[in-house]
Amino acid sequence: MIQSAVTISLVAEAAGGPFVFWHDLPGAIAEARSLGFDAVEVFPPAPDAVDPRQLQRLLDDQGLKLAAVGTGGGWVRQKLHLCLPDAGGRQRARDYIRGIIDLAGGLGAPAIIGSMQGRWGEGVSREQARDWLVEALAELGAHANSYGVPLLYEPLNRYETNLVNTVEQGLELLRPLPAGRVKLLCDLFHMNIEEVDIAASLMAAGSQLGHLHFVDSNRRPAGYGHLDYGPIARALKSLDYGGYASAEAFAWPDSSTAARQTSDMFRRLFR
Ligand code: LER
Ligand code: MN
Repeated sequence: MIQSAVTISLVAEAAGGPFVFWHDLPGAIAEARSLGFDAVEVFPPAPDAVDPRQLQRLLDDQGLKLAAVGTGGGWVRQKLHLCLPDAGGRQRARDYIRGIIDLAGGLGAPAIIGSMQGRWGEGVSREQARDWLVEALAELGAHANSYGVPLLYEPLNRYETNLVNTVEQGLELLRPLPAGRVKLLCDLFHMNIEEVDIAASLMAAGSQLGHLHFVDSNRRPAGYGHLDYGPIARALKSLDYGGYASAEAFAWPDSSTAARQTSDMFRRLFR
């Protein structure tokens, strides 16, 4: 059965970004619990910025799980990504992601590669960028696998990457990799921009769907935009999707209202 999660950003530089809760890990975890979420998704500024034992204690105290941990802090704070022209920069990007896999994997959760995938250009050809990305996903997916979790790879809309924008392109990118090691993260905000039919694309992802960013067309919480959630919920049910629907949305109009709205919408659609 599908599980609910809500995002918590601890990255000052990401202010105004699509995260429901901000900066206060204990407070956000307690509020997530009181609203009935199953889990939280954490966006840390660096792999060593969160003490895994403290995070596990906070989660245990509230009976919550860790849904996933984002790697985008490496892009937001250090402008790292996996397709940088210089080998040293690419290696630092891999090391950063490896550090997040160690943090998340130790707590039984997957890491997310979204903005850290990067883009081609500035002297790097599309083919070269793609090769570097697949090679990095192979190595990092194997590392995640050593913790018994997949790595999550997220297609982004055209304004954020020129590499992979759709589920179809994502499936094609992952095809050379060992099955199940790297799974797709489908973000309804990006999908609303890029897909012809969101529900059909989720069906196409099928068993390779590893995580869902649950959000509306305008990146506000589900129900505050114009997405039609009926076909999306039906697709997820018919896939028997048992992963997370994680609210990666603006704290609009504020964190508490955004979280409550998401929780209400999740219950209406899935419970
Ligand atoms: C970025 O737009 C996004 O959707 C994040 O989940 C990527 O890390
Ligand atoms: Mn996302």
